[in-house]
Amino acid sequence: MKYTFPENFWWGSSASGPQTEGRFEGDGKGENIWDHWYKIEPEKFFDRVGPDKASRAYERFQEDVNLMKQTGHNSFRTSIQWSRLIPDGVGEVNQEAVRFYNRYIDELLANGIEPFINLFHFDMPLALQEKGGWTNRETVDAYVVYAKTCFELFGNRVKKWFTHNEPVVPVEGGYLYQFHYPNHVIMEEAVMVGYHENLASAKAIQAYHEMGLAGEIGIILNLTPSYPRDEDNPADVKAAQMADAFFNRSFLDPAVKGEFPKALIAVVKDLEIVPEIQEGDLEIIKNNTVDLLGINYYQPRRIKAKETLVDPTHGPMPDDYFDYYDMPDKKINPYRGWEIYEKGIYDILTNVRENYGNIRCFISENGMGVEGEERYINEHGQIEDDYRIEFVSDHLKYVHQAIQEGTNCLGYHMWTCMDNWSWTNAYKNRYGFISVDIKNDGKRTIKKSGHWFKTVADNHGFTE
Ligand code: BGP
Repeated sequence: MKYTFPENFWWGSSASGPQTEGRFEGDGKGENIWDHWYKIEPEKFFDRVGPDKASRAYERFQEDVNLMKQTGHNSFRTSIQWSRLIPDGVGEVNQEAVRFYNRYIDELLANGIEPFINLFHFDMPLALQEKGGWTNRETVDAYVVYAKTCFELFGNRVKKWFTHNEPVVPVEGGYLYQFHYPNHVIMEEAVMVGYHENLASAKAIQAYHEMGLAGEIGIILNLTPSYPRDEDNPADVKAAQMADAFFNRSFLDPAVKGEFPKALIAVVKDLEIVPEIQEGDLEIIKNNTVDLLGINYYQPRRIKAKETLVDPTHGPMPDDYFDYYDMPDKKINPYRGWEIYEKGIYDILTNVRENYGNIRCFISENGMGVEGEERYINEHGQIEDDYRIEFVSDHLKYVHQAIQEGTNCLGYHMWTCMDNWSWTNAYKNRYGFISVDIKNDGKRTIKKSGHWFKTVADNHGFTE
């Protein structure tokens, strides 16, 4: 069967500033929460590898863009690091950063690769975190100034902007489940963070549209479909709906419909943790929804009705309302521990078509992190990652089906272009189309999947 995608489909990959760039002498970059956390607790990071060098994209972006071309990219997403552009979060702009991002953007354009630029990828400037980060309303104002600065500097060439990548992750990681600095477990703060991120997004969208630039602005969300253990059991279904409200609709509804889901409003009222809403906020959120939706998909969420006791050692948590269901016989990526469920991508796209006005969207991340890929190196020094080709093509088949059925899905970006620094997992699991040998000065080699992806992009699809 031939899977043909539209002529102008966006083929490419995604990455982020903090995971790729690194820090170099004289670059003027300020500290963000990752630089800081690594400094105080390096043992929390796999093999004690921090974000200080990452994949050295700051030095090697020209070579990287060339490799993107060789792997069929017509588009590529990365993020501007707030702490690079405005080292203290507010105030002076770092001219070295302006120079770097200008050169990077121009290099992409010169090679026929459209830059998709995201403004926030988990990387709060430390100076702002010290004043509460997203729990502090002042961060919203600082973010809007930062966003406008980016639009002014780069908006004549960048036509696709994103306000956040996976804004629910700083909520979960930083304020509920302790996998991002500052590692608090306080639901009231989590709600403030989510509220301020939503408000900041709407305000940046408003600012962008007011500037009248010829481009569009969206948000990138990790939409993790919640499946009940038993569809015929109302308690399981209710529990899955709660998980959906907490982790998907908390950002999807305000971003696309301009309003928060009723189930979530009921929870925060009930727990008496309604964030401070100032006059005009809700109108801004209502009137400034996204032009475009990026969808990251890795795994589903399997849910059952609450069976375990609520943990009394801390305050309220989202999972007071549901339990995770360990489904037998599921397919697993053992390195990351995430279930692989290809049809999930189709279910998300169908949901967006049926319940979110069939908004223009694209797959902005999907991929597979594998540990120890060097064992698949062949005699030509190339990693034969057939499992990645299978993973991507199996997901693309479902994307194809959704498009056939009318979903407005405009592209597919794999996570990621070249192996990069995966937060506390550092370089444990490799995701790229291109390998990066961190022990050998970051040497790049295209994997088998990278060559395969070029043929897919060139042929607008594949046959199987
Ligand atoms: C997404 C993030 C990426 C990336 C990816 C892989 O959630 O947007 O930044 O890291 O997941 O996950 P991980 O790095 O945790 O293995």
